[in-house]
Amino acid sequence: MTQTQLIQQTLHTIAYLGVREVCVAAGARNAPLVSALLACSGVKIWNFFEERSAAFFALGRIMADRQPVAVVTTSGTAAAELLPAVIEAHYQNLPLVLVTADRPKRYRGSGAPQAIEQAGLFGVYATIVGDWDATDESHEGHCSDGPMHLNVCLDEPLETNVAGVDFSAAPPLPASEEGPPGALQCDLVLAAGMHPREAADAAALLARIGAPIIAEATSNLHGFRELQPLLIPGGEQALQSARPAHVLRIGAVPSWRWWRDLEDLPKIKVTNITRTGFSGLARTENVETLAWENIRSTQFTRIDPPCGILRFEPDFEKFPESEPSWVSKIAKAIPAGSRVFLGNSLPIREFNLALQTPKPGIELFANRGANGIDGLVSTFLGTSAVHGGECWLILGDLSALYDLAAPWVIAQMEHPRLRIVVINNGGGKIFSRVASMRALPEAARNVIENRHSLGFEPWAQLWGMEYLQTDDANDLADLLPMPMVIEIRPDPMHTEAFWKDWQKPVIRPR
Ligand SMILES: Cc1ncc(C[n+]2csc(CCOP(=O)(O)OP(=O)(O)O)c2C)c(N)n1
Repeated sequence: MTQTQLIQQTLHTIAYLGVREVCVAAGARNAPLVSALLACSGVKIWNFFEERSAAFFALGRIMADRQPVAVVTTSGTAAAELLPAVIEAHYQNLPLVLVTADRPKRYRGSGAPQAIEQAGLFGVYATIVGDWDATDESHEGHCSDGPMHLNVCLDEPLETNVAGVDFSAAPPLPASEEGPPGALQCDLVLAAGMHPREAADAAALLARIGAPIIAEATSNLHGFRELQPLLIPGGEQALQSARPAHVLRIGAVPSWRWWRDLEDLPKIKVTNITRTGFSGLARTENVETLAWENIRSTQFTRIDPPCGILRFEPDFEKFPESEPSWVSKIAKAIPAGSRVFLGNSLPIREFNLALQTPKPGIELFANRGANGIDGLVSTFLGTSAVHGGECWLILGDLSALYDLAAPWVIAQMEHPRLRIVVINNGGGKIFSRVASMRALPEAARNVIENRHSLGFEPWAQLWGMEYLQTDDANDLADLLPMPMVIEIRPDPMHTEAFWKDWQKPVIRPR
């Protein structure tokens, strides 16, 4: 096979995997692939100078549209930069397609320039679609769920005059089928991480069951009117009051501490309905995990008597400059029809408290596969790239510092209606919420929290974004220019006082 044929085979393969968008980060080795891609029709190309952002952006595109997206890298450590996003895609079970250009197979193990061991580089986190050299006899590809890796070995002279292919000529992927009919009972529902389309399916089921629901913001269930009587506010605190016999968890693995505690409560039966296939618990006793397709075929009924759960409502007015109160003010400022991406540390937990009655059409996303604080800005930009409404990211300062190169791609977005809210509490303050860490000496806490006094205005400037630092929530009412970085510095004393107060909540039985 010639180099030209190998490149065309690669393009046909990713087209048949359902790819219609490709994120490229170019180098010399993958230049033939990149130039061939640019000659293709029916495919959107996004370009990046660094691969980690490219991969997280691709992940965000998949999260938004649920279609496979490819990342094309050159050889060497460029390919290795994809790993964090691949791991996240693995645990979210999303079709991130990795196309890594490589030197020919004869270079393996030689230590020759930019020849690393790329075959199988992603280990258990990606299925190998192919590891192709022009001298191989067969170039068959294998499709699977989750991330897929296609390693393509290109020889010199590098062929840069390859005709493109028409991606739209490849047939669409078949839809998944319904699961087998079944019947189950539950007395408490935990909901997290669902695509808005999945949330609509889930809402219909949960309304029929009629059991109380503790839902994270990312479940996207809060907007359904029929669920309002069932949705219990108060998250973690409410869960502490519940005595369920059978929990139905729907969507992603919840971020609540209580879910972790379920490990040691084997008498509580857990049924998971998730598209990831992961139970999210190490215990296997009394735990079952059903495929998402069962959502329509399984008959659920509510166990009576109910599990005795109590409602808890935070008082945001009492400590208005606290971090949770600020997150609540931001939640109120987000207009109807917006897409919101939540950072993995305190923001996702605080937003869970803040989200009582969201405005219509708000869609929420987060990277809760591996809970990393890396790549969050890039993933957000991926979820926002082709959305008509406003797109808001709420994240911690260290998370923002982790992904400073992400805004590179904004210049390629047609209408970037972006608000990036950095909750700057001067370090990783989630650790000050962990009792064992609070007991450590100051010097240790300094290192663990990575305390700092950095600000984000120069970051906004670097990427040509507007910047606002405010301590007045009224400033959030009439925000105009976009994209904009909004830096909030909550008052640590108020935050401390808020959480103390939250330990003694007002209990309002239903
Ligand atoms: C890639 C990665 N590295 C380290 C961690 C561990 N970690 C969890 S939260 C956190 C601190 C986050 O700080 P920040 O983004 O400022 O948010 P805050 O805790 O203040 O809400 C760290 C380092 C992680 N989750 N992901």
